[in-house]
Amino acid sequence: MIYDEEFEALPREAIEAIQLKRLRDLAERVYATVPFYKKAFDERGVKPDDIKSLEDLQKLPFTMKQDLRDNYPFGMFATPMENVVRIHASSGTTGKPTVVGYTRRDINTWSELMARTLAAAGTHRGDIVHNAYGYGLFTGGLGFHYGAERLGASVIPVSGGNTKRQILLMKDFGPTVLTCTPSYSLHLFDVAGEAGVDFRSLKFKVGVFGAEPWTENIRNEIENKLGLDAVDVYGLSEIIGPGVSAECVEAKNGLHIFEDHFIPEIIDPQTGEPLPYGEVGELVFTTLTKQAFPLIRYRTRDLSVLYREPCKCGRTLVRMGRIMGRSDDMLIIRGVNVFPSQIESVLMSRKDIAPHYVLIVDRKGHMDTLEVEVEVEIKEEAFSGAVKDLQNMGRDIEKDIKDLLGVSCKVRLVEPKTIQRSEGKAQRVIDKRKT
Ligand code: DLL
Repeated sequence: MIYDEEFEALPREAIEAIQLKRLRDLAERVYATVPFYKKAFDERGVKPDDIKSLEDLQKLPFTMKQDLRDNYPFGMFATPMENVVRIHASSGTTGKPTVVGYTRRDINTWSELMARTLAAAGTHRGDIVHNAYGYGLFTGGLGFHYGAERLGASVIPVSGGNTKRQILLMKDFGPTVLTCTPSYSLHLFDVAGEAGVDFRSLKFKVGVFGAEPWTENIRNEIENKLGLDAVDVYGLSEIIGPGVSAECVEAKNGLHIFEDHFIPEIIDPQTGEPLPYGEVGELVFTTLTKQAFPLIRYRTRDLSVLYREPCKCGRTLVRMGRIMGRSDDMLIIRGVNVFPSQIESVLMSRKDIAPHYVLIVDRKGHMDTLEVEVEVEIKEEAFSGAVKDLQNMGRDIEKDIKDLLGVSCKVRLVEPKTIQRSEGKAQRVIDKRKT
């Protein structure tokens, strides 16, 4: 279902006209109110007035995560604190958190976008949303919460954790929509099984999963195990939180970017040059309507691809492909570029492996080493349990990874449920070379 017919299905010229008007207004605003942007514009010799067409966006400077750190905590806010009604923050792996603010109108915009996201997944008034994204500084919980309420659905603000109790609530309240990270959905499935609850007998029809990388194979795994449609939702705190783009349940084929609020670009992460539609590169977003924390050409480090063919759901918005990795997540192992998602695709193509794994990268002498720790899924009929079989399985996986990536690794098979589960974002790479 399309929540906002007026903006989600506009002809290209109409959406571009809206974007240009909003971009000009944004350039004026940040130049006048954010010292960082005044300086960055002046250094490039560009004035807000130079924006005459959407192509002129390329005259404007990029914003990097480091710029936000340098202006910690509120230096990038474009509005006085008395207009800020909400603060969120995301904790990166290093240093201080990234702090973002919202005016009342920003919260309203975000709620609308989350209502669009949930509607695209097929949620209606009358649905019950089991919202297991974390509530707090993380944008997931409250983002989905406000969206569900805006749509008129009933929301259970269960947040992450206390998994056994969540199963009880699922049985008793009969939620129809599950919102959490993809890894947590699989953990919920396991815990339900242990409690003797058949997940497929619950009332869920759809799950809206995001906040961490996942693959088509994981989608299939989730859909088969949990018995629901699994759709992807993308966003980041800096841009607004979840609700920057969302998949529709009709096509499940790429995420519709809410272009009336965000202009997407794909650039070459090395050179910063824009890339054409269809090419893989780093996603960059400009926020068109945000008041408290507007950003120009924010470099996300997320790798994806943009395409503009209209979708069968009727939306005309540009779509982005599933996130393929991060430009700063890329592991370089003995000189070979390796994305964790590539290894995941090898693991997930097998039936005897559970979707729980950790990559451990280390250095012995001058040599990088890669160890892949993965859970064996013991299915009685297919598995004799003999040590020989396990060794063969490990060797097969090592060979598949070597064939795909050209990198040799050591596979360590571990017992089911020994790899730590996460209630939020799963940590799947441990790079010991950095410590
Ligand atoms: O993760 C916002 C969010 C909440 C999105 C709930 C979806 C659902 P941050 O904590 O700031 O915000 O983390 C943003 O998470 O740059 C991506 O690297 C990653 N990410 C988010 N959604 C996806 C996704 C939230 N669908 C960072 N696929 C982003 C892959 C994702 N990675």
